[in-house]
Amino acid sequence: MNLSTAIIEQLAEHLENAELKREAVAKITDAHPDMDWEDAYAIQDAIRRRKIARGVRIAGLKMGLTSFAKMKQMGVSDPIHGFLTDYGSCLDGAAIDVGGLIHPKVEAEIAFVLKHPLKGPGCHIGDVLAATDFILPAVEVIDSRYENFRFDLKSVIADNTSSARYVTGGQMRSPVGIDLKCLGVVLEKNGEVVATAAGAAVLGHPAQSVAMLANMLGAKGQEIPAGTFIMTGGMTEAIAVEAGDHISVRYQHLGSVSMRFVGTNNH
Ligand code: OOG
Ligand code: MG
Repeated sequence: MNLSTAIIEQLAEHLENAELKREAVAKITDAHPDMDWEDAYAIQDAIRRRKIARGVRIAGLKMGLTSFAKMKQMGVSDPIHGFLTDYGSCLDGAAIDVGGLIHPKVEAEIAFVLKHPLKGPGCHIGDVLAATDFILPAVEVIDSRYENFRFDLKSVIADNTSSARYVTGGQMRSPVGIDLKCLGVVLEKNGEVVATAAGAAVLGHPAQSVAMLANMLGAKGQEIPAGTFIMTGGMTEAIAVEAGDHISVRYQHLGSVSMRFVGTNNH
């Protein structure tokens, strides 16, 4: 670690304030070029502690930048992980207020809910499927706190991987008998198909994303508890949305998830 505890706490407050005030800020590596990976996750952990201290419940975990489409769009090359909050959870069909967000984008993802804990290192797809209670469709609404959605990996890790809102719905299914690699997804914005993908877009197999999360946390001596809800990362590139937009994502075998965006655009 290169940053002091005081700087880590200060950066956590700075980034959380950007979220709460919906004000984009410069990526933090501009002012702290010597920040390392551990510092980045330490800032994310400090944001998590700040929220828990205010009564926020952590509702799940997320992987990000797990598909080539996402890595290419953001110009980065490694998957990252973050956490989901209770206040980020939106119901299927929800009207999501863009006034509470800076520059939202939507991503079609597959979510897993575990019935057994998972702990890396050495966790593989077989372990993940054996520990999975069910899968279900989930659409993430990401909202980077950085100006113009521009960042590097360390800055976005510190910013809790752009986590903002997520919508779950459709049908929960056991992964048994479903070819997750071929599971098709069609993302429609205002009735028009804007992105399509198959499960293999996420690290070759969406369960690989959960295995990687278990291994990343395992390296820090942590496990993923039974019951955890995990989003595996956008299968397609993220699609920008504004007030007036309607999003519907159809998943093969899992039904569909939709939402509309309302309120006053900030841009
Ligand atoms: C980082 C978060 C990425 C995903 O599903 O790939 C993410 C970002 O692109 O802002 O949530
Ligand atoms: Mg995502």
